Amino acid sequence: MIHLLMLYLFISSLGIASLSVFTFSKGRTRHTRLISLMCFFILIYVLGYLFELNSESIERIMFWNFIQFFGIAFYPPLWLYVALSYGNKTRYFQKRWIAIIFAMPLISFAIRVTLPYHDLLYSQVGLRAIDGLFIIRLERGSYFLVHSLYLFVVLLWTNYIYYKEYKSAPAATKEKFVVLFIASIVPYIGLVMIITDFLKIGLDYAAILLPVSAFILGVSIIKFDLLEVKSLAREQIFENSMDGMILFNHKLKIVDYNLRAKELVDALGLDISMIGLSDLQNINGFPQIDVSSQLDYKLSLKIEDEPRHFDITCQRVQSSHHWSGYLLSVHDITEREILQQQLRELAQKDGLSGLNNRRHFMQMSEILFKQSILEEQPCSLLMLDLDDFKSINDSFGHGAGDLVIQEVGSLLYTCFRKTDVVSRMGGEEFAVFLPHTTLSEAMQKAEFFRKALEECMIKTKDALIHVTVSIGVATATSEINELELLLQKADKSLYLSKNKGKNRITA
Ligand code: GH3
Ligand code: MG
Ligand code: MG
Repeated sequence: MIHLLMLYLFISSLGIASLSVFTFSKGRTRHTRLISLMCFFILIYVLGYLFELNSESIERIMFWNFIQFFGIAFYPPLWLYVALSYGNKTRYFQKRWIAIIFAMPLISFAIRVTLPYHDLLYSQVGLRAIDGLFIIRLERGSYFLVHSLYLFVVLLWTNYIYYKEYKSAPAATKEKFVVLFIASIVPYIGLVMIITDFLKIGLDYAAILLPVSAFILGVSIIKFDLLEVKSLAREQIFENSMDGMILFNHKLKIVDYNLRAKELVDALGLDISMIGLSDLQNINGFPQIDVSSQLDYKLSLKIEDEPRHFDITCQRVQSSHHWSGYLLSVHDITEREILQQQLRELAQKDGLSGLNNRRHFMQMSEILFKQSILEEQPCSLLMLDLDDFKSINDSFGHGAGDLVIQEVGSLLYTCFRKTDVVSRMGGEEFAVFLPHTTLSEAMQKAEFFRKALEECMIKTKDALIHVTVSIGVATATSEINELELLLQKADKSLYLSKNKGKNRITA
């Protein structure tokens, strides 16, 4: 009987080794590598047991028992990790738990290494002869129970994962989870047989039954294409996409998401595993998404005080298995948006003063002017020209002249309201459109600015420059009912200011 068992273990080892190599060669994904590694540890376990059975001295037996322990300690957490990594569920679990799961085998291993110094694992080691072979007879110590309990918990967790996958899987793919569930049930039988010492001859039933699990796993890998290179590739693309992707079921509850989506939702202070589409829509500024139409939406919000812009699309996803849901993709367009904003500003702003350029001033004023006429509200316009600017250039240089233009620009910007349109029309000429402003109010504002500039000394690298401004003021009337006419009128007034001796205001 023992010879038959050894033959079985030998053939099983060959099978498990092939499975390990096959899965390793099959792909680079974490899932395939994990299956391969798990098979490798099962192989060590089974092969170690084969050599243990074949040994003729207690030293040899204990040596192979030690080798076997690599497999015993590490295959269960790997099995669990394989189950978790299928469908990338690992991230749903806190790293702490995964660390604990993998810490236990290290403890077990340390206990096995220090075997001669304690009897935690085996309280007594002896031999017994069966069929002319030596079988090790181990009286189990207290840690053996702890290890068995750990194994039990890990396997139960694995079972639970496959059960959950089975529940949520579409009908056509349910079968594979049944098979995987059965494969992960088999080691229990071994465990129970060891604890109850079935047949009373001290065989390691787990080592005997694990090849059965591996066999089931091997068959399902081939039958169900468990390594699913194609869908795993898709999954990787989903997972590693720079776009946040969230999959909702028909009840608009989240069923899956990728890392980027988690980062985004985390940044909003929400827990992605707990929310539905309605929770997202409660976020300030989040568009109301109509899942029945495939529209594009825009979302702008602040993440860590930085403004971010997103393009959101919602697609209906329908599988052939009566499962339907929605895929929400969130594409970060912040950089594009900033670039566009910069382009807009370049097209609208004057490079030197940072004020509106002539073109943009005309567009804005046109709109405001028409609005004022419609609403029968007053509006006025100032034309400004710096006095004797040529001589400033001549005395201080063109660079200093530029600086003066900049400084006058910022003074204008601070002296007028946000609702006024301030612009540099060209050279050292400026204009201000004042909505909701009567002629006398406009005169007051112009005077305020004229005085502010008069009292100000502009500091350049090597000089203090004093500059004044002449201003022409015009207001809309029943005759001046077009922006062009308003501009002409203000220009005329400016000309009068110059003629009357500069540094003054004329209406
Ligand atoms: P007035 O009081 O009659 O306005 O005398 P003015 O010297 O200011 O005469 P005018 O407005 O005709 O001349 C404007 C001068 O401004 C001409 C040009 O050399 C100078 N200028 C125009 N654009 C710029 C600029 O971008 N930078 C500098 N530094 N100078 C400029
Ligand atoms: Mg001029
Ligand atoms: Mg001038």
